[in-house]
Amino acid sequence: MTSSIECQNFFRSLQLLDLFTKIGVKNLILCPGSRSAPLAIAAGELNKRRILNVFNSIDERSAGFHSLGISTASGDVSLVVTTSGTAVGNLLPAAIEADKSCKSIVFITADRPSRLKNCGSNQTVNQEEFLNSVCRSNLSTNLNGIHENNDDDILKIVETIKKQILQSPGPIHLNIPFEKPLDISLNNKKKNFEVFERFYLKKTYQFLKNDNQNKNIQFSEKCFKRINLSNPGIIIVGPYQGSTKDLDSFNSALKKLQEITGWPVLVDPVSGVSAELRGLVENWELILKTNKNIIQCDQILRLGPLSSSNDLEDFLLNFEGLQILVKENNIRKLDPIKKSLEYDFGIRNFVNQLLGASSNDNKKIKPLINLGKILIKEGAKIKEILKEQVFSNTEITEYKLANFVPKIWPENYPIMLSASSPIRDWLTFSENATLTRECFSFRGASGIDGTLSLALGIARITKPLLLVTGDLALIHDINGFLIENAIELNLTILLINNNGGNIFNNLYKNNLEEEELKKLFIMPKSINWENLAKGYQVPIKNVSDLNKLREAFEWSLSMQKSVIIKVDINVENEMKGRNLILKKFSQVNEFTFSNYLNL
Ligand SMILES: Cc1ncc(C[n+]2csc(CCOP(=O)(O)OP(=O)(O)O)c2C)c(N)n1
Repeated sequence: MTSSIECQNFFRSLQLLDLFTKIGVKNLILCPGSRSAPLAIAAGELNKRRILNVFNSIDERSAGFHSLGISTASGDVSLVVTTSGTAVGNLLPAAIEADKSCKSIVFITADRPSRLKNCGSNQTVNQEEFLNSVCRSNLSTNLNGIHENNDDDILKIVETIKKQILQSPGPIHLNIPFEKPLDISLNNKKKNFEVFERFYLKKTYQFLKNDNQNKNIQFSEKCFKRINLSNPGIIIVGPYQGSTKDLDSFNSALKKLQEITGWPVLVDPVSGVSAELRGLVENWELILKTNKNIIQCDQILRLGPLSSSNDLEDFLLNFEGLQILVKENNIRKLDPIKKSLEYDFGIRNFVNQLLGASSNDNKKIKPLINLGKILIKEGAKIKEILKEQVFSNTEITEYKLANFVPKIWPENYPIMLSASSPIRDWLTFSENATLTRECFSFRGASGIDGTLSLALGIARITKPLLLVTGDLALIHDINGFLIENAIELNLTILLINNNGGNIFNNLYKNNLEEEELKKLFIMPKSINWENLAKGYQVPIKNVSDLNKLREAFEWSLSMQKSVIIKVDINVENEMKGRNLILKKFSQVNEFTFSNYLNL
């Protein structure tokens, strides 16, 4: 390496990014800027040689979310590179969600050297602090400029990041001051890459491996003794927070748990639970809504965060028995009910410990307990009523979509649900039909601000993806379409156009005039979706008949690129339909629940 700042900036950037690929990074989202030029040029060299995928995004906020989508779907860490100044501030929303959903991203931000900080120099801000409150680590290379760092410094940074990610997956901020010159001549670039190729590229390193086995588990045996495997209980599984790479072992451990308990299982549409699991209860939220007393047991095993269901929350609040909450990848408190013993080490360790604490008799496979049979039968009755209501006419409503779409979107193709009504409706009406494939939603911080960019990130890894989103969430993040080759990604966007944030209609309708409600909460926008889609060159189709939806999906899948299927919702009919369904349930339940009393 030549010793000029120009060469060192490039060389250290190259070395850093290459080391990231050696700890499993495959994708980098690059945002525009000059201070980050050495990183951009180094990334370009690695991209040309297929060592690292580089995609650009002019909007840093979109870039952050895109990277989060990639990390979530792949289970690998991904990188975002930005310039200095407000660019860094735009990373905060994605960093917040990555923190809450425990997904690893490294935000690499270029900065000015310390001689230019705090003296009024252009585009110089206290950016090293911007992401402090949510990042697992906030690191920096040499404050005078990365050209003053040596091989060991760079290696140490990547080792530290790897260790952090293994211990507690989440966002990390690496701020890199660069001294000028930021560009590099063609000749110097060539010479430096040759040196890099000869001495660094093929070099192997011993990075830490996953140390899951060596976790210092501090959960007293006494807690395990409190679980009585011979008595009835239930298992409730919330959104999955582990790595997609651990999904199989998560499901094997859950299967084992269900087998040794015989307990019924109530799962969230984004729980990651396999559709094959024995004991799955359909329509459990509607069962809870109409009769909470049906669940008679004194122990509950909860997995992951709480699903967004008021009925579930009420039920758990009033439940008097034992509640144990098992968390994947998350050592934070995760129980808003505050009634559970929280276990930090994941379901695999939990089941192993439970088996260790149980007698041999308790390790045998048990038949599904009676409570399970009751709940499954009840869910099946609700299914019949729903079927009748969903197909009573062909008008499209949001609850019909939640019920019907996961059954007609091919069963092994992934789905993402936006963080407003879709995730809630699918919890209530989707009847476990999402469980045959990966289903994503970002409920950590529940923002609607990264919906499209997240979906495009997932679609880069696993496709064809269906995104189900409201109109505000889509327009809020429409810049996602500016991410490099976004239009070419295989993403079907099911746009539920109810003209604003209809979720607020349910919440605030009773005490506000219609106009007030619109101005203060729903905020309808008159968007010409056809023109907007045309502007981004995204094909769009309107569908108004439920029976035409299958055909529309066939069309979108045949396009093999980003397309929008728009359905317009009549908000009043939507409300009427929902109320009718609830009325039907309560009529049926009066009869069926009294029958159970005689069991
Ligand atoms: C960044 C951000 N701002 C505001 C909110 C509050 N919020 C929750 S849902 C919602 C409305 C979403 O509307 P839309 O996407 O059309 O879905 P709908 O409610 O109609 O299902 C808003 C603004 C949020 N979650 N995130």
